[in-house]
Amino acid sequence: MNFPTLSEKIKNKNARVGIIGMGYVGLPLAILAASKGYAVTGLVRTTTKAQQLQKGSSSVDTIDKSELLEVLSNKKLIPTVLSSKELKNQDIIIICVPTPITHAKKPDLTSMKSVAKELGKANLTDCLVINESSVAPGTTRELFDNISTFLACSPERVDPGNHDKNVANIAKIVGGIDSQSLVLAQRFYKQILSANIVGVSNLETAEMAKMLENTYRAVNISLINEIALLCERIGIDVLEVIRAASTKWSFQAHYPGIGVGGHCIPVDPYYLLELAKINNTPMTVTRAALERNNDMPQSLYEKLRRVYKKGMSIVVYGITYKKDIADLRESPVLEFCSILEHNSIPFDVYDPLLSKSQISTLGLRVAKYAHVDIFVVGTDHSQLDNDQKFFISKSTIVIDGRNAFIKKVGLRVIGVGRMRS
Ligand code: SAJ
Repeated sequence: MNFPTLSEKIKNKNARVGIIGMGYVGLPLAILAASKGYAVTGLVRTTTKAQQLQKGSSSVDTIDKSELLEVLSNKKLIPTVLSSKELKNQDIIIICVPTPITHAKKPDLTSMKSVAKELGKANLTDCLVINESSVAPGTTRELFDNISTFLACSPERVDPGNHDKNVANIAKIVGGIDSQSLVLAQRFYKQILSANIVGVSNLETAEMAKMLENTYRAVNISLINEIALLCERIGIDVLEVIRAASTKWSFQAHYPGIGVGGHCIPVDPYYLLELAKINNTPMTVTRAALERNNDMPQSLYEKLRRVYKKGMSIVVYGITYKKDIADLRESPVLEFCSILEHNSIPFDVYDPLLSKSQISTLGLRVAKYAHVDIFVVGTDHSQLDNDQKFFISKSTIVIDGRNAFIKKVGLRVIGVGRMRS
C-alpha cells in the first residue's frame, strides 16, 4: 500500500491496527484506538493470555474495565496470539513490549528481538511499524529497518498511578525513518490522542528524548538522595530545604527515599550507558547517579542497624516500587528486604496492595496485625495513615524510607535526610 492509500485509511479509520504487547502500555493504547473507531488486534504471546483478555481479565490495573469490556463486546478490540499471519493483516503495527535490564544491569532486548523476528517472517510489504518501547537511540532502526515500507518511533510515556496524565493526553513525541513515515504516524496519533503530537527529525531523536527525560529524573533523585544524607550529618531537615528551594522558579523538587524502582527510571539510563560505552563516551554523572540510588536501601538498612537489638520485631510496610502502585519491578524495598535477610535480621512484610500469596511467593513472611518494635516504611501507600495503628505503639521506632511521617507525633522517627544519622 502506498502513502496516499494508507493515509486515507488512517483518516477514515479503516486502517487495521495491530498492537504487540497488552501490558500497561499496549492495552490502554489498544482500548483508546478501538474506542476511537479503529479495528484493533491485541497481539499477545499465548492463547491463554488471549483468552483471558477476551474475557476482560488483565493484570493491568490502570485501565477502565468498562471501557475494555465495551471494545471487546463490540469487537473493536480482538485479542489474538501473535503470528506472522496476524501481522500480515495489519496496516499499522505498534510495538509495546518490555525492555528491562538484566541482573548485570545490561539492556535486555529479548522481547524486541523476538518481535523483530516475527515481523521479519511476516514479509510485511507496506504497513507502518511504530516502536513505542523504550530503547537506546539507534535500536529501532537496527531492529526494524527494511521490515516494512514505513517505520516510526514514539516512546511510551505512561506514568502509572497518575490519574491526570493518561495515554490520551500525554504529549506524544514521534520520529520517522523518513518524512512519509513521520507524517503517517503523526496522522494516526492525531486521530486518537487529545495530546500535542511532537514531530522530531528522526528515530534517534525520539528515542533519545525518552532516555533524556528518564535519566534526568534518575539523576535528580540521586542528587536529592545525596543532599539528604548530608542534611542528616549536619542535623537539618531536607524536606524543609526542598520546600525553601522550591520557591525558585527553576528548581524542580525531587524527594529522597529508600531508593528508585519501576520499569523506567532505574532502567532506561543503563540503555544510555551501554550506548555511551559503544561510542567511547564516558557518562560519569549518570553512572554515579545510578550507583547513589542503588545504595539507598543499604543506607536505610544502616539506620535500622543502629537501633536494632536481637529479638526486636520488625514490619516492613509496603514493598512495591512506588506509592499506590501494585508493581514490584526493580522495587528498592525488595533490595532492602534482601539486605535484612543477608544480615539474618528477621522481619515480616505488609503491603495493602498485594495479596498474602503474592507476598509469600516472594519468600517473605506476611505480617499479622500486632505492635512491633521497628516499623519500616518501604512504600508510602495512601492506606498507611489508616494501617499504622495496627503496628505502631508509643515505643515503636519508625524507619521512614519515604519520609511519610512528616509530623513525628511523639514517635521516634528516623527518616531520610531528616535527623542525625
Ligand atoms: N522516586 C523518588 N523520588 C522522587 C520521585 C520518584 O525516590 O522524587 C522514586 C519512586 O518512589 C519510584 C521511582 O523513583 O521508586 C520512580 O518513580 P516515578 O514517579 O518516576 O515512577 P515511574 O517509574 O512510574 O515513572 C514514570 C515514568 N514514565 C515513563 O517512563 C513513561 C517517568 O518517565 C515519568 O517521569 C514518571 O512516570 C512521572 O511521574 O512523570
